Amino acid sequence: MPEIWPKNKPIMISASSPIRDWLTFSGKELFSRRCFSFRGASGIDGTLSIALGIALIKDPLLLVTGDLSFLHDINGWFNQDAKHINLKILLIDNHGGNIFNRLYKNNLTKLEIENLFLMKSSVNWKKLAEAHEIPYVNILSLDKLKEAFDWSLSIQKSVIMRVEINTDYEFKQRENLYKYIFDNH
Ligand SMILES: Cc1ncc(C[n+]2csc(CCOP(=O)(O)OP(=O)(O)O)c2C)c(N)n1
Repeated sequence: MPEIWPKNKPIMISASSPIRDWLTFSGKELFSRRCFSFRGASGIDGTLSIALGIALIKDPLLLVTGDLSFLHDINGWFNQDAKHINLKILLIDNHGGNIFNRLYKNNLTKLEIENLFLMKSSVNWKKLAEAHEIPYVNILSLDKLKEAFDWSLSIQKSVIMRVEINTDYEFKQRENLYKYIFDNH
């Protein structure tokens, strides 16, 4: 992502997997631009509103957010004129607070994690975007990410670009990446 999103444009990254992955995997590009993030006990609070606020003065801003953080502050769109702000949202839809799968996989059962932490929802993102009059695209493969970014930049307004994640596959891929990093550095 840091190679695809233009280098002179800022990025905001939500809690929790997105910021962890950004710090782990974005390599030497990490500090080559303005980045915004916040973490902690209330680290998903106000994600959309803060991004809209930053985009008001630094646009176009790319917000990389998980689905739960995004939903948690979805009423941010009701702020006056929010839909005219130039915020590009990369929505990583891993069906709830997937970070807890990573944190508790070895301590809790799948059912316990699901009942206590995941907060899965079956949101129709396209309809949600339509309700707020935000242009929307569903990205089906990594190859299409750059195309989606170019499309988002051709519009002088906010857009939502959603990527749906297969969490089992992602878990394995992440393990492979960690192994590769540890073996080669
Ligand atoms: C207001 C608030 N409530 C709860 C939490 C605990 N919390 C941290 S990350 C997270 C899940 C975030 O899920 P999502 O945005 O979908 O990102 P993921 O890590 O799943 O990719 C939660 C609930 C928090 N940080 N802030």
